Amino acid sequence: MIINLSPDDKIYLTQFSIQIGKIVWLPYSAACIWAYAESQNSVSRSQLGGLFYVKQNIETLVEQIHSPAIVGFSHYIWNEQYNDQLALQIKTLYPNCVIIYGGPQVPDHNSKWYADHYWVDICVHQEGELVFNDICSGKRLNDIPGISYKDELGWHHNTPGQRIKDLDQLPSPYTTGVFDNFINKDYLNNAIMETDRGCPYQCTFCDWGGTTFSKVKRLNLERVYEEIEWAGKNQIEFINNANANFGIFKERDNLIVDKLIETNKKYGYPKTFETSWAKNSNKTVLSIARRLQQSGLLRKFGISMQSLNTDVLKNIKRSNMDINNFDLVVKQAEEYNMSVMVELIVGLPGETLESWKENFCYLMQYNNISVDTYPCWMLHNSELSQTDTVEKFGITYQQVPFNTRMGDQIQEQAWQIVGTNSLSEYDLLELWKWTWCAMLGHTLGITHEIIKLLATKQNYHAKTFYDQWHEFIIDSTGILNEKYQQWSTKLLEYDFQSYVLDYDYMQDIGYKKRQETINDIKQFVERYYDKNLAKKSAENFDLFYFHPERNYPYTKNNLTVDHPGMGSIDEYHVYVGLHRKSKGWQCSVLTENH
Ligand code: B12
Ligand code: SF4
Repeated sequence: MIINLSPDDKIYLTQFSIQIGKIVWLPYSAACIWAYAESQNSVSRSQLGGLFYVKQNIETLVEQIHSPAIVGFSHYIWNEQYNDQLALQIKTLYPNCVIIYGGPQVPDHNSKWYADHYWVDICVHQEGELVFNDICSGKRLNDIPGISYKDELGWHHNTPGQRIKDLDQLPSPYTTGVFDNFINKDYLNNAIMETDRGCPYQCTFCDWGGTTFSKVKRLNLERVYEEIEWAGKNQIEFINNANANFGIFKERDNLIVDKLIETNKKYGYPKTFETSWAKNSNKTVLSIARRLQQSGLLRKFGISMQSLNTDVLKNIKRSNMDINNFDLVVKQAEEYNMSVMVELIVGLPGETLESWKENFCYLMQYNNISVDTYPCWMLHNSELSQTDTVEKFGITYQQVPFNTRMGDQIQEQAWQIVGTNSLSEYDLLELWKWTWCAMLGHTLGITHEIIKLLATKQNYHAKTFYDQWHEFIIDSTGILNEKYQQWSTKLLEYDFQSYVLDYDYMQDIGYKKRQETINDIKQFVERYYDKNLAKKSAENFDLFYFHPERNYPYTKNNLTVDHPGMGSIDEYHVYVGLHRKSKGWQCSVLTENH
């Protein structure tokens, strides 16, 4: 079986993005496969009928597709349901159109999935450039490794493809102009770039289409420079680097940072460069991050730990940096006045309620760490989702609404861990509630001033403190309890994602009902510590916690408080959340007036 394309045939590609307000990501992966096929003359630019990336009403989108020969879908956890509905409609309207799915959310093996997706003709596993080119150039489908395809006999799964040996042969979709006619100017377009591809680690929860546990291959440095230049010229504010371990190539990654800084100076863009940093972070990696930070290009320096528990790390085959090294890096970051955002995943096999709290509190001892937590998704091709792993660790999981806050017209769904043999479902829910309280205190900064005062009296122990804080929020009758109760209803639907990642309640806690928060803080300190400290904690909270109606620098009682870099605020809660994460929980700057 072959795909026979004529020069008039139209091909459409889609890579529907996550949308945060007006922010979307350009369809980099879809454009990469196009750029390569074009460079091999298997397709020509006039054949590219559309490159869609902003989700819109499905009927409206279908109207923009005319007699397609091929429609390719980039399949991710955040666009799976949307793609399925759109692809089905296209197939119904144009039965001869070849529907191709690629991307990490395409399962390698899952007979039920293949049977259910009867509208799909070809699935591409792992890297897509060479394979898509083979398909478009009319190669026999049974001779193309790394694909599954369907004919009248049913689905055929070919042998797995090899990693692309030489990335130099891949042209950049940016500089070859693939986006030129397709950028949607109604949106704030983030760009995705890669400077290398591959990851030497093999974390079992991860699904990066066969490029994990593999050699890290570098993209041509000239290509990287040209892409950064393109981003500057095209006023791209935000670059998401797709590398798994930026900073591992000391010299080269420093050169890339040079280029970013130079381009930002020249054009004022890109303004932010976000990346995953090398897992084995060290002073070199930090120094690279610092250079970006000093140039204003770094929003946050993150260390993805996922867990600190050695049993868990063994179970998920993850090797984090040594804890002593971690300590050195965090302390060095503090000297540089940098905050560190540590990411943890909830519900990994081997975690218990107690081990979670202990490790969370361990991290909270550092002044410049803010902790961010994520639910554990069961991704199709990850090792964690395979039957033997599920059985080994007694994993229970459930399909839940995904991205509920993003107002998608078609509700996305994802599979999520709700229990393991070390963490019952009951404990998991308790863990989330405790974490909500701890994050409200620490990551969002409500307890910052209390802790500062307690620490001066050597009366602070993180675990005791946050257990008390949790108990108080459950028991009290003020605003904190009200928001806690209200937010906990999300747990009934297992919507862990928006439970911890949405902060709408901060609008009331930090701003509209601030006085009630102040009362709660006072009561809390009175109940567990002492009266004098209670009054002072409440006063300090009010003085230091950002208030959108105050003009900063703000002076009271001979103290001046500033919140530099606050900029304009559309939504207080989004802003406070982001700011706390990027600058750590000490976002206020205090000067004593003499
Ligand atoms: C940029 C990015 C994001 C961006 C969003 C981008 C967007 N478009 O909307 C942000 C930072 C917001 C993000 C968030 C999340 N992400 Co993310 N993200 C990435 C990242 C780093 C880069 C993707 C990329 O461009 N890669 C480079 C290209 C070249 O690789 P590729 O996309 O796989 O494409 C190749 C092949 O798959 C194939 N291919 C792809 N599409 C097509 C189409 C066709 C037709 C063909 C033939 C081939 C083909 O060919 C391509 C070229 O070789 C990847 C990790 C990675 N490096 O891939 C994770 C990744 C995609 N994210 C992942 C996850 C899990 C998430 C989160 C759920 C994480 C979380 N903790 O909550 C969130 C989702 C949040 C939400 N609310 O929805 C997973 C995806 C799992 C899945 N099965 O979908 C990945 C793979 C990370 C991982 N290690 O597991 N993410
Ligand atoms: S989670 Fe990150 S470090 Fe682990 S295998 Fe995936 S990309 Fe590599």
